[in-house]
Amino acid sequence: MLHFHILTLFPEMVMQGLNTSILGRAVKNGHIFIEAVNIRDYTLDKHGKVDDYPYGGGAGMLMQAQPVFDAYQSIVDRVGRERASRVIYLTPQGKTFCQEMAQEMAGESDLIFLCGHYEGIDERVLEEIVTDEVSIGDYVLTGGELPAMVMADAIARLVPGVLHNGESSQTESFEDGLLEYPQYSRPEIWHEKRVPEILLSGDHAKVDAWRREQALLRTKERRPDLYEKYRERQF
Ligand code: 6GU
Repeated sequence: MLHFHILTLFPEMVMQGLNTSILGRAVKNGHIFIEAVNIRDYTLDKHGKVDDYPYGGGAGMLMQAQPVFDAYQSIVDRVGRERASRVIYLTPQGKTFCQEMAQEMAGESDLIFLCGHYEGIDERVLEEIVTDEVSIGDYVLTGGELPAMVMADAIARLVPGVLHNGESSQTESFEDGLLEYPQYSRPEIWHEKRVPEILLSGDHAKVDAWRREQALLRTKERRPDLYEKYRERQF
């Protein structure tokens, strides 16, 4: 069972998104545990404030160290320091998330995601608690919640039991470093477009070979970077 602990100012947003569909089922079946810890619950400010101006000036506000640290500490107090050892800060400054990172993180017992907001978080608390800084791509979002949800989804589907038969995690894009081949369902003809003849042949070896070829063609065309890596790994 993999435990996700998400430190955030928007716990409802995270819990809504992650208790739906396949991940919701995985929670009910006990394959994963997901909790959102509201950072605002831990501020010592009597008005519930969690942000302040940056020293040296500049645009926007920063999340203060105290509420972030105390929210993290509340997780340590409940699960122990050993289990609370992996703290992932979602930031555009981080290393870009990829399938290999998802694979590695899926083997942990606990993952703590720290979602920033405003212009960021006081560096001193990051130095004390964060073990990994991760981005989900080269564009800017308003906060770390969507990235945390993206990561939780990608990681959770790799936990044994989360996907059922017919939801295999193995045959999909990136698992072998290639994009997926095109797929077709009924009817055989739609808008005058025929399903490729070979898929109706019943010859499984030929179908497999065709799909492999399509995957290679697509990858070469759409993702030459992935195609080169794949070619290199074949030697
Ligand atoms: Cl992790 N955070 C924010 N705010 N924007 C992002 C991101 C993370 N990854 C890509 N853009």
